[in-house]
Amino acid sequence: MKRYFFILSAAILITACSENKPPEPYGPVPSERQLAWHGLEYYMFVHFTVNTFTDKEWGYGDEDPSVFNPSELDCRQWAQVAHDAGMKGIIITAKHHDGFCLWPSQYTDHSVKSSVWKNGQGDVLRELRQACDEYGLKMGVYLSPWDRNSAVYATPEYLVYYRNQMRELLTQYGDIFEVWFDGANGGDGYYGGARETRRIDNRTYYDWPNTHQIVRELQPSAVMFSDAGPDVRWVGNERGIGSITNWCLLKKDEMYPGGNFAKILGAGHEDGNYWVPAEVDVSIRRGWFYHASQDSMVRSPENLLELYYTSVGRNCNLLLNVPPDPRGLLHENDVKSLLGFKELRKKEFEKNLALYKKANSSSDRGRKFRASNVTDDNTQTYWCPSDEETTGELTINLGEETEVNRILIQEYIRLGQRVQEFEVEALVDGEWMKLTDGTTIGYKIIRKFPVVRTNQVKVSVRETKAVPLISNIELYRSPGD
Ligand code: FUL
Repeated sequence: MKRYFFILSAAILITACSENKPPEPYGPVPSERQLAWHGLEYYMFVHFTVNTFTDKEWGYGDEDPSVFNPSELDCRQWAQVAHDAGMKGIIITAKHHDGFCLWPSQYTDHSVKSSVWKNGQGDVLRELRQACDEYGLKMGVYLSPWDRNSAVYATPEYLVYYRNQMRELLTQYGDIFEVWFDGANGGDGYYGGARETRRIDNRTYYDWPNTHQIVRELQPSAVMFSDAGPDVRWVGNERGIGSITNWCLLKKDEMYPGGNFAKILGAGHEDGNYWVPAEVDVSIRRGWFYHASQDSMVRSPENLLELYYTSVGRNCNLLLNVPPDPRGLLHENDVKSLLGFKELRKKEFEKNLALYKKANSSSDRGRKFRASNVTDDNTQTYWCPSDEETTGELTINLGEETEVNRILIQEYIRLGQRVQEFEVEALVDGEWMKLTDGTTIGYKIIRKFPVVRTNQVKVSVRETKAVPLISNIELYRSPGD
């Protein structure tokens, strides 16, 4: 008898433990630095250099540093606006293609130290660091690989110069959350007076692995962006449009910055062997740099909200460029739009109607993985069926007839991106009515659909690579249509 009880209790214990065992990771998974990056979602890009004063998009590299003379430069204004707009950080063009440095680099005179601004004593990076700290923002840097000013560009010596500058940026300005490697390599330039066309081989010239190593050593928490990662990839366009099917996965060994991959980058690779999620970079104006002629062409709050849906709503982060003007301030029109967008977003997602609502599922793998995890306001818990199941349904019971027209869904990406096909339905007059459907989910998707009155919304995972893990579902009644 005793023996029987022992076997029985052991069996119960084993079942209980295995029931609550999390599933194994599937495929590539994000690093801690990438997970932190996903959580940022929305941050500011700042394009600022001699171009701001010469009214150009790409400086040739022969600009006289004295043209850089902002009359009222105030990084605190940028940071305050970014903060008030709900952004989490600022990435600045420390050096754009023209080669002018916004910090007093010891490796060139083509910088703020040769400008009249603050008698050559100024340092935009230092001021931005202080402002970001004051407003609790993260800071990132863009250091253009292409340098139209440098006499040694296209020779091996330039790489030493580029890496020295990178070291300055990564050791003198505190924690950097993202390093932005641009892919443009246009050819002609000033190049120390040579005024000629210089071509390099994108695949080999920059010896990227060794530059990446410097970033890893000096700023281990920073992610690196380029067309092809290594940590974050370009989305393939500058129009603010993420791909509806969007895998955070990429076969990055086959790619390199500046290569012709725009068509692939939106969707990523379903069978990619690295985690390299997409970032949408887009400007609030037509240009990346400030031009007074574009003051009336600033994106409206409504347009910015659309961008939000096509970026954050499609499993991408949104890097929105807001270029300071020759005063060194963000222009009033841009500020108005940004704050208007913040207000719209607030109204759009005013009340999560699914929060703490009862949820049921077709099955689950135990107590820790119940359906209620998707409405518990905690993205670290998730619903998960047993390993054999590759499909499943989650039903949220709203308790009473409720109007809804937006849904937000998140996968628990720490263990990999899995969902390949899903559908959302609502119970209307006793019948299940389709609201929306799609392919991938990933970190986050947000979908619109026409208003329905319902008391139950069902999310069905129709196809996945492995057992699905859903960490969060939110429902909204947006005032928009
Ligand atoms: C491009 C650059 O050529 C533009 O000037 C801008 O910096 C944009 C973000 O990336 O490749």
